[in-house]
This record gives sequence, structure tokens and C-alpha cells, in this order.
Amino acid sequence: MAAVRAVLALGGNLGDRKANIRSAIRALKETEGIKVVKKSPLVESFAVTAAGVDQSRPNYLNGVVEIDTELKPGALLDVVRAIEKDHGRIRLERWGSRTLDIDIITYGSLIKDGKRLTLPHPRAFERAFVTVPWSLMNPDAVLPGHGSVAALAAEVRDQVWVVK
Ligand code: A4P
Ligand code: MG
Repeated sequence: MAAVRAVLALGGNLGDRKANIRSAIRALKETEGIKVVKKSPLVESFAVTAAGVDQSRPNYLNGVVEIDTELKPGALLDVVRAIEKDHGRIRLERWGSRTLDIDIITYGSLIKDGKRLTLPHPRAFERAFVTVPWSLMNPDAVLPGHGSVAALAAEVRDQVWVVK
């Protein structure tokens, strides 16, 4: 199968956030069928919970990567779930604090709403911690169904700050 370009978002707000993201990217690089093509700058932001922004929780660090993959979407999800698990992710509550979350933002131009996987990620378009690093990595990026990522990012640019 020809490789498909995909975008993954990584983030966490517990433990050594930068080390966890770096180590997850290393694990992606070591996975057969995945080539990491580009990495975004990392951004910090307040935690978004089901109830809205919650500044009493630890801040998140987030970044995105572009990959070329020979894995099918379901197999890619299995890989990212395994990497989350290796980094101590425990699922307690939806949108709860976590050491590492990896979401599949896009998989080529695939649009799908399945039991395990919705593509593109249904909340990516409105999330500064996805669109801002993505647009910094690739100013020409397009989110299927929503258009220019840079335009989406411009609306919410003040919600995240780039970490050196
Ligand atoms: N799933 C469906 N589509 C996808 C996809 N495209 N990529 C399913 C990954 N997973 C997908 O995810 C729940 C289920 O979604 C999975 O079993 C998978 O089959 P999860 O990782 O177990 O739970 P979650 O991450 O708590 O839920 P969800 O809905 O992914 O949450 P979000 O929307 O990712 O939000 N605030 C800041 N500042 N930064 C953050 O990174 N992240 C979240 C999580 C909340 N607040 C945040 C941040
Ligand atoms: Mg998730």
C-alpha cells in the first residue's frame, strides 16, 4: 500500500510533559510503517475540560507531527493507544488530566464517522492547541471539511503560547 500522509496531535498535562512528547515521537519513529516527516513547535495552554477552561488543573503541553504511514487507520489507532499506555496513561474521566494523549487528526483526506474512529478528529477545528502548532509546522495545511488551518489558528492564537 502507498503511504498516506497523516497528522497526529500529542499532548499531556501530568509528569514531565516535554519528555513524554519527545519519547512518544521516538516511539512513532521506531514503529514499522510510520515515518515521521515533520514536528511542530510545542505550545502550552490551560486545560480544556467538559466544563470549559480550568486553570486549577495543570497546563497542557501540545504538539503535532506529520507522518507518512503504511498502516490502515485502525492499526494506526492501535499503535497510538499502545504508546499512550506505555507512557502511563490511565483513563479516569473523559477530558481528564493525562500524561499523554495522542489523537489522529487527519488520515489523508479520509472522512469517516465510525465506532472507534472519527476522521478528521471532530474537535480539531476549534482547538488552538491543535491548529496553532499545526499551522506553524505547515502554513498551507488544510483540515478536510474546515479549510485553511492557518485561518482556524488565527481565530484562537491567543489561547496558546509557544514554548522554547
Ligand atoms: N476516537 C475517535 N476518533 C478518534 C481520533 N480521530 N483519534 C476514539 C483518536 N481517538 C479517536 O479517546 C476516546 C476515544 O476516542 C478512543 O477510544 C478512540 O477510539 P481517549 O483518548 O480515550 O479519551 P480522551 O482523549 O479523554 O477523549 P477525547 O474525546 O479524545 O478528548 P479530546 O477531545 O482529545 O480532549 N486541553 C488542553 N489544553 N490540551 C489538550 O490536549 N486534551 C483533551 C482531550 C482535553 N483538554 C485539553 C487537551
Ligand atoms: Mg484522545
